[in-house]
Amino acid sequence: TRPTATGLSITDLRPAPADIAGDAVSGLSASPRWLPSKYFYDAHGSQLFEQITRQPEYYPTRVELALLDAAMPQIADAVAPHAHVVEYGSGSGRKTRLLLEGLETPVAYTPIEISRTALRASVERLAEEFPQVELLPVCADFTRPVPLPEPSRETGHTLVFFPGSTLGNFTDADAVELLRSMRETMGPRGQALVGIDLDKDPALIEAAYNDAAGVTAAFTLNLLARLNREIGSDFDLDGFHHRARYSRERRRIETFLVSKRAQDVVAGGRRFHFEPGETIQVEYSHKYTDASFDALVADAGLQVVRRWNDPRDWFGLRLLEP
Ligand code: AVJ
Repeated sequence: TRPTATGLSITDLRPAPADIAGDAVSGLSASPRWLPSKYFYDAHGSQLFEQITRQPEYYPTRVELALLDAAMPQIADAVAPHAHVVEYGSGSGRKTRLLLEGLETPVAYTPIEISRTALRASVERLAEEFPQVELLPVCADFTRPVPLPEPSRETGHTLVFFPGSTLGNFTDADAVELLRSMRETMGPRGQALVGIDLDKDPALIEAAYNDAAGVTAAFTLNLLARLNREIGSDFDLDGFHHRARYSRERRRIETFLVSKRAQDVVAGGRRFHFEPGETIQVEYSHKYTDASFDALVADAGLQVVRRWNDPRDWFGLRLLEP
C-alpha cells in the first residue's frame, strides 16, 4: 500500500507490464484480433472517459445520474443498513457521492479501480465529503479475484455497487462469471446495485459511441498509445481509426480499431502484419432487455429484487440478491 497526499493508503494490485504484454500478444495473435477494453483506463484514458460522459451524444451517464438521484430514497429503503459498499470500476466517484449521501448509514467504502490516478483523485475528494465513512481503496483489475479489505468497524452486510453499465463491456459468458464472483464477494446476505443501459433506437446508441467532437475515437486510440508507452510496442496512431457499430441481433456496440493501410507492428517482441481494413476488436457495450438481463443474473445464481428505470426506459438500476 502507498499513502496518498491526505494520508489515505491505496492497496496496489495493478496489472504488471508483463500481464499487459501477455494479454496484448495473445489478443493480437488471435483470429479475429482483439485487445481487452480494461486497458483503456490509464490516467489519460480515464480522463478521456470523463470527457466522453460530458458529450451531448453520450446519454448513459447523464440518464443514470438523474435516475440514481430520483430513485435514491427507494434504494435507501431497500438496502440493508450499515453497509460495506464495494464499487467495481469506481472512476471519478460521481455516482458514489449520490449513493453514500443517500444511504443513511454506510460504514465503509471500498472502490476497486484499475486507474491509480483516477482512484487517488476520487478518494481524496470522498475523504473530505464523507469523514464518517471508512475508505478502503484498492487499485486492481476487478475481473481478477480481489481480497477485500476488512473494515475496522462492524458492518451489516456488503453492497456491491456496479453502475455505468460496465457489465455491458463483458460478453454474456464473462458477465455471468463476473456476477458469480460478485455473489461470492457479497455473501449470502449481501446485495448488489447494478446499472444497465437498455436496448433502444440504434441511432441513439450509435451516436453515443461516435460523438461529433471525436472524443470516443481519441479514447479508443489511446489504447495503442498506452501499449506503446507501457509495453514498448510501435503502433502508429495515425495508421488506425475508430469504428463503433450497433449490432441489433447481438444487442451490443462493437468497437474496432481499423488499419488504414498495410503495415507491420511490433508488440511484446512479436511482429504483427495488418492488411488495409483489418480490424482489432477492442470493446463491446451490451444493451439489455429485462429478459436478457434477468437470464444473465439467474445463470449466476442471483435474482432481481427491485428495478428502477428512467422515464424513457433508456437506463436501468437493478437490485440483486442471492
Ligand atoms: C465504461 C461501460 C461506462 O461502454 O458505455 C464509453 C465505456 N466506451 N464510450 C460504455 C465507453 C466508449 C462505457 N462504460
